[in-house]
Amino acid sequence: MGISHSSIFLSSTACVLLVSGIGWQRLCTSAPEWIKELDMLGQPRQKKLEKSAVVCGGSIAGILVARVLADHFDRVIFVDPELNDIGKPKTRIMQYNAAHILLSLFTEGARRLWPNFDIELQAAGGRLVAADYHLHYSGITVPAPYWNYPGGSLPSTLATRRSTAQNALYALLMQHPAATNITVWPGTVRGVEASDNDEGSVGSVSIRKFDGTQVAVNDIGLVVDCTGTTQAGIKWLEAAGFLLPPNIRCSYKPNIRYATLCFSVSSEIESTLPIPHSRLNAISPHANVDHFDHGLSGTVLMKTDNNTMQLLLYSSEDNLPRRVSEVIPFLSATQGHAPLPSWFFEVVEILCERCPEPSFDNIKIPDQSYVRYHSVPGGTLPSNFIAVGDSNLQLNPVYGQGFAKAMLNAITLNSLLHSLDSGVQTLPQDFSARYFKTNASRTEGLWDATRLHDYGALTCEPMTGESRDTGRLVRWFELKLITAATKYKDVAAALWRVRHLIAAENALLTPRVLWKVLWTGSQF
Ligand SMILES: Cc1cc2nc3c(=O)[nH]c(=O)nc-3n(C[C@H](O)[C@H](O)[C@H](O)COP(=O)(O)OP(=O)(O)OC[C@H]3O[C@@H](n4cnc5c(N)ncnc54)[C@H](O)[C@@H]3O)c2cc1C
Ligand SMILES: *[C@@H]1O[C@H](CO)[C@@H](O)[C@H](O)[C@H]1NC(C)=O
Ligand SMILES: *[C@@H]1O[C@H](CO)[C@@H](O)[C@H](O)[C@H]1NC(C)=O
Ligand SMILES: CC(=O)N[C@H]1CO[C@H](CO)[C@@H](O)[C@@H]1O
Repeated sequence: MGISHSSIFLSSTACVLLVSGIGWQRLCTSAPEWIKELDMLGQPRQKKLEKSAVVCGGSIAGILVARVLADHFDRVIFVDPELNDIGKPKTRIMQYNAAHILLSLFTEGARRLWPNFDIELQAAGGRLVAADYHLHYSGITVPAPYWNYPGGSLPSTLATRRSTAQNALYALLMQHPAATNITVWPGTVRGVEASDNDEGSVGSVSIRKFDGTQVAVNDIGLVVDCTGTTQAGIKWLEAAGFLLPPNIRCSYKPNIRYATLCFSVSSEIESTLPIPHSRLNAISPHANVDHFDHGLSGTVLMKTDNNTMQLLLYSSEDNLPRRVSEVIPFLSATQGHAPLPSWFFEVVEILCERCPEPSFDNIKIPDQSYVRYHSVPGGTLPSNFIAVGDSNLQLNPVYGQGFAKAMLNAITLNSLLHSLDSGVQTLPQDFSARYFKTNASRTEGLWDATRLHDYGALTCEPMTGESRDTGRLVRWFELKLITAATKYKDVAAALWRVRHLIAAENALLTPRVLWKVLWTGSQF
């Protein structure tokens, strides 16, 4: 939702230096590198690397990485304890039943990796809809830029339950021709060892297979940590003798609870829901983010795959509904600059009264954490180890960036591999450092923006060395930015593109956008 302090500062300095107007405007509006690199995503290299790539973790990040690496390595070994029985609901992913919003960059990337993505996801019951979740900040509409697209049709994204998306993505991975060289090993990665002849790289990976046998993979080309919240890579590297700085992992506590109610809605009941027609073909017909003065809380309604609808509620307090009778009272207590619309209450009332008892999935969101591999002194990290997805950076999920961020990591990885000489057989010494540095420059803004926004709430506990005062300037700018987006089309369009990760943050710093933001007083 916001933008980062350091990057505003750096980018505005850079932009101001280029005050020659046009240069500034062009610099800040050209497509980011990762969008240009989408064209290379899904393209196999001519001559593959002969060694094995090991993907540790088989959830979203793992699936994307296995698909990318199959384009570059002769052999991909794909390890996760829960790949044993694909049909079974996952138990190691806390958020498996939590409502997920999938941003545009995720869908754009998935279409490159799997040209049949749309067809297969629709066959699984998913909906391809306008990438608009009808965002309201404290009750006030922040519009999506339909006017910027031919025929007023916004780029589309996927609306579905996470479980449906994850199973369908796994099926797509296994159906892809490149999958012939992916070996699925249900099991757990236990650790890594430095190579005998090159201590700057990982030489073997040990795995405990599902049947209890231990195996070591010894011809390691690349190891990718995709273990999510576990962030197991830190432990593996330390145990193998790679010296990581003590403060490599930083974290803060947002102290948020997250509830997902999932309703089965028959088409008969659906036809009676008073949802405005114009809001149906979208991820969400209504989403509201409360002002951080009221804590970190919000409400999103989603029509998901097959006949399901999900109501997502989050709050800094332990006050989320656990039964149907508590839902309307919870929603009625929402505070803001404008109330939730009355049709929204009617819709939720109908869902609660006429549908079968919904499922409730109430969880406490864990600490948000960032393993700053990019800050490790040169030469310390093994050249053939990287981390993708939450194993590297775990953002506050209420901003819906997790899948898109894993895609951004996958794009970076693919581009770096394509940039290597065609005959290369071993990754260069600085491969890992280059991956983490490129990546940090692309994702650090997400960490700053979400974290500094969260510090606005009384209940948030900042990371070591920071206080709730940290980022005050960013929050001041953010509230002016949101206000300007409610008034000016070009500001709304830039904010929407940055939110969906299809523009870099400096899209908010073009002369035209920046002066409107600075000129507009905050409504909030
Ligand atoms: C409540 C909540 C709501 C969210 N909402 C959204 C949203 O709206 N939109 C969005 O894009 N994102 C959302 N996210 C974030 C998103 O769920 C994560 O970013 C995403 O799941 C990260 O994927 P991952 O593959 O990195 O990790 P995970 O999905 O956590 O998967 C890690 C995998 O690693 C495996 N593993 C662990 N240790 C080992 C080992 N030693 N060996 C082998 N395998 C191992 C586990 O079994 C698991 O399969 C939400 C998160 C939460 C908590
Ligand atoms: C959703 O519907 C599709 C197609 O009708 C079906 O194949 C699929 O199994 C359903 N998925 C779930 C999770 O119910
Ligand atoms: C799989 O690997 C073999 C070499 O081990 C290679 O010849 C073949 O082209 C690969 N197949 C695919 C689909 O990449
Ligand atoms: C060291 C390195 O690879 N840096 C890259 C970081 O990302 C930017 C933008 O994507 C690149 O321009 C740098 O080369």
